[in-house]
Amino acid sequence: TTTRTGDWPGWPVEFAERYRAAGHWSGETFGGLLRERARRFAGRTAVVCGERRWTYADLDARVDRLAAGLAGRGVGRGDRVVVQLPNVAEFLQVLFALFRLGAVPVLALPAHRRVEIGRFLEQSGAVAYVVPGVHGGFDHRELARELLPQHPDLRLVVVVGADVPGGFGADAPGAGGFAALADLETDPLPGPDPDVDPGDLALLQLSGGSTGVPKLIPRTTDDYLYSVRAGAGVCALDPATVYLAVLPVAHNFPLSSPGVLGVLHAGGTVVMCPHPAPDVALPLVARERVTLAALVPPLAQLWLQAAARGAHDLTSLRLLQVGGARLADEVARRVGSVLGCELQQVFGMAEGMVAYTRLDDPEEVRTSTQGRPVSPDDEVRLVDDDDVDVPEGATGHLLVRGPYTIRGYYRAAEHDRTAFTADGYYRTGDLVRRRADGNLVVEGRAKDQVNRGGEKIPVDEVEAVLLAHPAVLDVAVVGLPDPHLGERTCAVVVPVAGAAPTPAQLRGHVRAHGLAAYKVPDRVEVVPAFPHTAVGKVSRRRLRTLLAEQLGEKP
Ligand code: J2J
Repeated sequence: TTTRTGDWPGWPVEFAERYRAAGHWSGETFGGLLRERARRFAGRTAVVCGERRWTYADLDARVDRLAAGLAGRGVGRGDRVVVQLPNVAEFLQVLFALFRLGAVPVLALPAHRRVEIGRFLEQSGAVAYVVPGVHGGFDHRELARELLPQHPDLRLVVVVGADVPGGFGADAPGAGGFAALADLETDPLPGPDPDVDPGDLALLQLSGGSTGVPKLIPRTTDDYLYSVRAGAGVCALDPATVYLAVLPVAHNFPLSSPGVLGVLHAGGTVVMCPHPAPDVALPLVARERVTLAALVPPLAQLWLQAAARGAHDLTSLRLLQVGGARLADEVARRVGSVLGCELQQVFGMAEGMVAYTRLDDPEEVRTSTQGRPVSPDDEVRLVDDDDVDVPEGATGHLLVRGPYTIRGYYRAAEHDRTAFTADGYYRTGDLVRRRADGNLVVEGRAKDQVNRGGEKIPVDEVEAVLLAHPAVLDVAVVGLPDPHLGERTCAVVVPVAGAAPTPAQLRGHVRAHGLAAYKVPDRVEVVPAFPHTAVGKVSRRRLRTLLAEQLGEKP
């Protein structure tokens, strides 16, 4: 008796009832939310993108026109659509058009390449793929053309903000239809909005991945909207909020904690930042009188350096959120004085639970903890290796359960058996301590992942690609400390007898394989053999720790 469908496990019925009774699951939908805000805030600016400004009424009307066009192409309720867009206004248009249809966006990041996108298409059975034309020097249409014939469910490629030249037309070799977003927009049919069940899937988020192939994360309208609404409350968002979307908006943090969705919920303004570098972002803060931004720690450091030079007017900035990776206390303490705004630490995960420091917390809490869960019904356990609760104040594995934390991944029942406890807690893989005041401090990680300045690298995935190289006998990818990124990746490679692969060749191999560039190892070490104690006796995780310890010493 859960809300489970064939593809993903929902919450046990008694939990669902409790979350509804508490008002967390409100039954509101994202499509309905935008419709209501468009009535209330019709002429206010919803989104700024370069020189373009869309009011709430504009956004709402564009969403309707796109939804109608997509419906005309056969995209409907329950259909999955891989969306890979950078920070442009059309991201919101596409997202809400899919929400309104009850279709399910799969939120790829702009950096993803053939391997990742191919996997999202495969895992989700998507019928459509939305891409920019050329972005960051990469032609996403070419990638789409390559993937189309390999994925029989994929029928439609929507190209945003660029022409669809003849070669990409519906009758191009390889089948499937390309359409420019602007050509899809059509007048909506009159009548009420289609019924969307708030208990159904709203979107599929991406997991950072650790063991095995990274999984898709099934988020329902009820649970995701609750997370957004609760976050908007904790951040005191209101119609005067001007949010600079710096991180890729598809990521859970800038999307929902409270992110662009929280800002639209509050009737505020989203300013799309085309590039995270301070020389792009800081002039936008000044021009648009930005009040709120969310950054990962390396970007926060860059902003501090740039702001210290004093070239930009940052007086509008009220709050800077930092999360995605551990922020050093020393950096945290400088935010207030250098940027002239408050700091909020955010510790969250696309699987659900999000912790925030609160705006009225003492300074010491805001600079040296990662806050506490946003919901009174978030359940947190800290356990040892045997799932026994650790003493209060000790560091343990963080397990979480609650009204917006998934009970299992999408189409991954086998993997769920180890990723969740029998009673439904998600095993985050994070090592966390809870202080007497209830605030969490992230002390480390026990999952097979490197956190490269907030970008999550599943080491298994990179190792598998390197193992496919003919000169590689064995490989372990480890995280090494890095003053800027927190961690960077190093691939430690044992070559096959007689082979002498160079680091450049091996890095080139990973790149050519079609993985996102941030997964290419920062450093490659070719060694004759792995540490003796490691061979055959200890786990891969122990091997990685050993290698990281050895290499961490060297410059
Ligand atoms: C240390 N580690 C952190 C923090 C995340 C809000 C904010 C972040 C994410 C996110 C998110 C951390 N200090 N402040 O989805 O809604 C590491 C932990 C965690 C993993 C989740 C959100 N904030 N982390 O980063 O799904 O290891 O989500 O389990 O990308 O990032 O990664 P991800």
